[in-house]
Amino acid sequence: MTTKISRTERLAQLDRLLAERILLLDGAMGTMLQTYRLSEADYRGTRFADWPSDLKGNNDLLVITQPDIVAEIERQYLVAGADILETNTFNANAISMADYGMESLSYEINVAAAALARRVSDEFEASDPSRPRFVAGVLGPTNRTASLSPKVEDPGARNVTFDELVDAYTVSIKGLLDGGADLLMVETIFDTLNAKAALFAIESYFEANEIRVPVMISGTITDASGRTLSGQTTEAFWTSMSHIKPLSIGLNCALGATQLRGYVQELSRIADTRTSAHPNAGLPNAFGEYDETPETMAAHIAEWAKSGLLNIVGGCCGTTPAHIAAIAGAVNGIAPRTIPHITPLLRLSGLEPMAVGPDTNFVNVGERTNVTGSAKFAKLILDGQYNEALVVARQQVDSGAQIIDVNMDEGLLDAEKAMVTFLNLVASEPDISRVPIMVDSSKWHVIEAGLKCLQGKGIVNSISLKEGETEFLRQAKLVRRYGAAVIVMAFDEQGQADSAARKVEICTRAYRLLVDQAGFPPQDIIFDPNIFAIGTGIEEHARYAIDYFEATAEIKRTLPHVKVSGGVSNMSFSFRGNNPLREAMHAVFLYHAIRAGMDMGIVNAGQLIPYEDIPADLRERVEDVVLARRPDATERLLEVADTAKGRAAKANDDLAWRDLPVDERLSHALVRGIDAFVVEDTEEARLQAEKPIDVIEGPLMRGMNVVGDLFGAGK
Ligand code: THG
Repeated sequence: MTTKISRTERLAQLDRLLAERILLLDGAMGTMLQTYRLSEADYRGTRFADWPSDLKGNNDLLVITQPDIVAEIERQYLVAGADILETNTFNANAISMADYGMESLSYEINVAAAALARRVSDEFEASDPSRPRFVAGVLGPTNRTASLSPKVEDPGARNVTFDELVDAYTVSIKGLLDGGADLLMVETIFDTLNAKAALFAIESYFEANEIRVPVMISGTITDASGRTLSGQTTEAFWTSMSHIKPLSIGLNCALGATQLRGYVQELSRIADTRTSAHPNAGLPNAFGEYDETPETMAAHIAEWAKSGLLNIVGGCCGTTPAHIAAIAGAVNGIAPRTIPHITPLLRLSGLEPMAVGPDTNFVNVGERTNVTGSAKFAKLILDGQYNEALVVARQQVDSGAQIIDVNMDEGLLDAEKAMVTFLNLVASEPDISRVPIMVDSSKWHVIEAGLKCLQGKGIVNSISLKEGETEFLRQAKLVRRYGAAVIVMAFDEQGQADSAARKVEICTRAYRLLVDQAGFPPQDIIFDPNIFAIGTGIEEHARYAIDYFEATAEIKRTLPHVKVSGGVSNMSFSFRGNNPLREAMHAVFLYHAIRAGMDMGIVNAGQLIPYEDIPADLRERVEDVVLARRPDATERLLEVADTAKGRAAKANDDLAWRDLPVDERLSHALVRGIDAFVVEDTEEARLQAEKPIDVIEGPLMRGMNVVGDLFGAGK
């Protein structure tokens, strides 16, 4: 006579067990089922004897039609030493089930699969109550990809949306939890956007049903490029998944242990949660069979365990109870990986990761992909010339934008549709989508539509206290659920803050609400204390830049981990049409703002000039305006505005630097972003060097160091 352990009691043991030892997952279900050589009739059972489509191969259905076979395999895995059984639900979602016309059976299959695995686990717990066995409710990737196009000729096309995935996953999650799963596992992720939809569904389900269970996440790397199918590196993938604070992050399937090791090691180094791995038994051979024996596979895993890479381990395709038994033996007694301390930084991702911390140089956010900020971009979008609009995005990245800001707020546009169309196209251009995206709109529904297109961790631009605390916190919670960071404008119920005191007051209030009340990670908050136009001739505007600098310094001093950003080109609006003068103003503004602690800015990435390059007399007059040093500052700047324009034009044609030695020419070109002579100069340097690598290690690195020094000094 035994009493059953409840989920709560069982989960209470999980942390203790994970601290003590490496936990074992089970092995493959699919390849085990193949050995039973089930017929079409076996798959159908009596209940589906008359089902209109073929059912052979619908393995998930077997929890209903052949539950004894599934239970028999699961028992073998528990005998082999598995602590965690995965439910047989890899395809049990409405999207994959559509292949069999069985969308409506998704809930039932998930309930049955979880209940079955739980029943088998209960048998084992009953015979050894000291050893809990956990059921992980599996959420597979589905057979569609939300961030890749199914049509080569139409890269913006998608055959599944974020919302459709959320709906399908929500049904599966409900089924798994109703059936008794102890935890959830989002696995074999090849498209991070699909997984983000699963995490969104999980978090929403948890909140709506006042339940919370641990979530395991496991991605898959499909080839030697070391990237997911949707193109992310391991670190970018982790960055996109970390917001749910999973029980574990890991990798499974696709590759065998040998090929997977480097990526497991990478996750182990960067993830401040447990790691898991369940590799295939090697790569499939010419017959689609897996060659890795229990002994060879266990030997690899033992080495990983000894190297401290693992907290949870098991097997994927081709593994059998014998593999799991061998792995259990191999890791027995080896201490689990200790979770590393990871410095809390603003971590973002596109296809590649990027971090912004106290030691990072100023981050340029490209401003040109904004219909309100660029007449050219607006015209392209209004005319539906999306391919040309992509060129604008690419140019921003090529000229140094580390993030791109995308804004479609234009009265004549369906902003939501334009945002989705453009972001889906961006997603198919790896040279653009390697950087994180900043979704810029004053309309929340446009922001949400944009977030549903991002597999990376992007930035919401922006939220504020304009409509009060409730709406602010509601949006902040959703930002988090979509896995994004956020820009918070210094704007409240009273309006936009212009004085330093008001900017600090609003940002402080927002910080306390987000961090203390909503549990928002402070490193994911970026404050924008409002950059307004100066040199407008209106006296009240004279101190706007100073107020921004002062507020920035105070925010950085008093609100730990946050970043400060702003729209730099705003400050020179009253000099529209005079780009050379505007560039000088931006350079001076940035020089002071970066010293005050500004971390990132929305800028015209191709057109930043170094502070040092501004002629001294012009610089003084610009600085008089920026720092409000004299009452006649604006007039004095206007006096030279035209010459500034002329002189800058001349400076661009001035080729005196071409007479410098090749080393200095390369660094001059690097610092100023001039690419006109780069091929001939690099070739000249190569001819002078002993080995081609010397060109990189010599003049190019020296040039980059100059760029780094200027950046570091805020110039
Ligand atoms: N804070 C935050 N987001 C923002 C802003 C901000 N997003 C929009 C804007 N401000 C930042 N982006 C721009 C983009 C372009 C210009 C200014 C700010 C700009 N454009 C030229 C002009 O209007 O004169 C365009 C000329 C043209 O090419 O058509 O100045 O402050 N969070």
